[in-house]
Amino acid sequence: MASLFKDPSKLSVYRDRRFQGTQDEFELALQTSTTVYVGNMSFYTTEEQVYELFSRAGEIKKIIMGLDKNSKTPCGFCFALYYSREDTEDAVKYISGTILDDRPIRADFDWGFQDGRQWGRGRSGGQVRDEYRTDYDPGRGGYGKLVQKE
Ligand code: GTA
Repeated sequence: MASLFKDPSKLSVYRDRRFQGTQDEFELALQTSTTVYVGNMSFYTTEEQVYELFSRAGEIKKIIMGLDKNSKTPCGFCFALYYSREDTEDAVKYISGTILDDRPIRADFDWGFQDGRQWGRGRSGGQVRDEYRTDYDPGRGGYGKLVQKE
């Protein structure tokens, strides 16, 4: 099947500030990698649930849950590693936006998992987006961390 994702600069709007390489190398990685980033997950969603949902696109090599670097508990994202590129593209195409634990999850192309990337990078330990949120989100720990500190 021909890829629907021809323009590498449009594969993802996310740019990992910790990627050590040029923009061209980043885009090549996004084009060829078999890693999918899954965001907007509930803190209560389990690895088994992610595995079951993302297996619909193809055989999964591994799921790596994103963890709060202080509490070591799930903090709302994960990486799904596939064996084939076609399955990776199908996951982004068909599973992104589907509902898991009552919330639309987001599947995004990723440049590739490396040890250390499973930890939230926010100052409080979780994801950066949960530092700044001003809404109340019961699936992600309530108010954002900065609001909680006020
Ligand atoms: N492939 O979309 C993604 C993605 N995200 C959001 C995180 N990761 C992603 N990978 C892909 N696509 O390994 C990966 C990271 C890392 C792990 C945890 O997940 O590569 P993180 O979410 O804790 O930190 O990462 P990250 O990605 O370094 O945060 P970033 O890019 O600063 O901000 C993420 C979002 O937070 C922004 O889009 C914005 O919505 C919000 N945000 C950031 N700064 C502010 C601010 N000052 N004010 C308000 N909102 C902010």
